[in-house]
Order: sequence, then structure tokens, then C-alpha cells
Amino acid sequence: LRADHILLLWLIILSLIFQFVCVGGSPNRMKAFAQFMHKELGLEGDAKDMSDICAGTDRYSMYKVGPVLSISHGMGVPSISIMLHELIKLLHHAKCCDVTIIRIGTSGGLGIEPGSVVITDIAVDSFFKPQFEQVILDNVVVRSTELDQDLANELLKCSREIEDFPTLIGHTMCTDDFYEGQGRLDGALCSFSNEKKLEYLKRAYDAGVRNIEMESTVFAAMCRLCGLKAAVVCVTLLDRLEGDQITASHEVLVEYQRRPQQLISMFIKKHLGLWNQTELLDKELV
Ligand code: R2B
Ligand code: URA
Repeated sequence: LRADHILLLWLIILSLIFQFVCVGGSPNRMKAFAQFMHKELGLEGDAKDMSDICAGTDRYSMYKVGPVLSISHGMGVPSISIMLHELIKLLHHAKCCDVTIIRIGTSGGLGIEPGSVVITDIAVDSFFKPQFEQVILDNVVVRSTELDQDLANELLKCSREIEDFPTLIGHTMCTDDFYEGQGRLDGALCSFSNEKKLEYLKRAYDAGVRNIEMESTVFAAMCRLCGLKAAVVCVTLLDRLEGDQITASHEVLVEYQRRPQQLISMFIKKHLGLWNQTELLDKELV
């Protein structure tokens, strides 16, 4: 092998290291996702021994499972934006191209059954605008928050093969606050009536918003600018038109949070050519 061939080989190997990056708020959930993917991809070794690549820092947790990186990003725009800057530099230096990045998270639903999975077409701000405002020096720079529509449609198609829970495509509203910012009346401060709250949430619904969370706008804007194919897939823990508090039991919430993971696992396995094999195996076992 000539030196330039070896170099080319290395670049190909490096670029195959991470094909899929999955991010989500909670370190525990992203560890559970990594362990789940380990099983789903049929990898060798004990998933329980999986170690956090970023142990020793409190910034985020990171697990590598075959071609999948699973990373936690904490709560809110500032937290995920720090992680994304550092992750995107890592992907650049590792010469990873053609990476698909998916945020799997939780959210409050709007007018849909709790436990539904929403695939975001466009992330919108609290004024239902498809944009993210980044203050740079003392300028407000407005960035688009459109996500990859082909990827969203492909994920929806995958979801049609899982009949256990409803999945839909809709706008996702991203806020900087869980309480007043999401029109909740159960925080420490409440400065508006129930009537005003419902009027706002219904306007959001009419604008196409189907769920509310706290990271999608900056995630969509940064991934778009950096050329990463990105998707946001969040389960809804409650219907905000029905109330503010998350009252489902712990067991139900744990099961809800597995739903986006199941969908993404199916998507990844299909891309790796592993889905039909599993299907065949399942059929043979029946
Ligand atoms: C969903 O849940 C968190 C708030 O509880 C936040 O990170 C989000 O986007
Ligand atoms: N996460 C949110 O940001 N809002 C909710 O209502 C539930 C989860």
C-alpha cells in the first residue's frame, strides 16, 4: 500500500467512526440509550461496563456504541449550545462527514395524547417564529431553525412500523423557561390568568405548534449552519391544554421516554442494514 492509499484508508475509517450522534438532556437517559443501542446493535461485551468518555467533567456525559455517539446536553439553550460547539469541533477534527444528529427528548404536548412522539419540522420561538436570535458582541443575529425535511419524513415513515404509540410531525416551540415561559401557572411566579394562558397555548396550536421544550431552536440553527443533517424527536409527557403538572406515574414516564429511543434505534438499524435481519429473525422465531 502506498502512503497516500494508507492516508485515504485512515480518512475513510475515521469518517466511519460516528455516523449517528444522539443527544438528550439527561445523563442517565443518554446512558440508558447507549446501553439500549448496544443491545439493539448486537455488540459484544457487557453494556453495563460502558464508560462515560467525559467522566471527570460535569459538562456532559458521552458514550460511544459502535457508530453511535450518545451525549447528554443538560437543560436549556445555553447548556446545549456549549455542548454543540464542542461536539461540532470534535466531529470536524475526527474528519467525520455525513453525520446525522438527532435530539431525543421530552416535551409538553399541545392538543395531542400524552405519550405521543413529535418529530419536529420547524423549531419556533415563543412568538411562533422559525428563528433563533443569537447575540454576538452587541448584535442580534437571526438564524433559521428549519430542520431536514427528508430526515423528518423518513423518521415518520419508520414510525409507521411501530404501532405501539402515536407519532406525528409538527412545529416545536422552544422557550427559555419551563414555568412562565411555557405559560405555566404552577411556578413560584404567576403573572397571568388561566384564561390568558389558554388563549396563548391555543394560538400556539393554531400556528402549528404540537409540543414545547427548551433546546430545539439553537440545536436546529447550529446544525443547519454547520451542515449537519439534524432532527428533533420528543415524546410529550402531558397535554398542556389540560394542565401544567406532569402527573403520570414514574413507570409510565419511563416507558414514554423509551419511545423516541425505539424509533431512533429502528432508524439507525435500517441505515446500517440491520433491520431486515432482525425482522427475519423475529419471523423465524414466531
Ligand atoms: C425538556 O425537558 C426539560 C425541562 O424539564 C428541558 O430540557 C426540555 O427541553
Ligand atoms: N419539558 C418541557 O420543556 N416542558 C414540558 O412541559 C415537559 C417537558
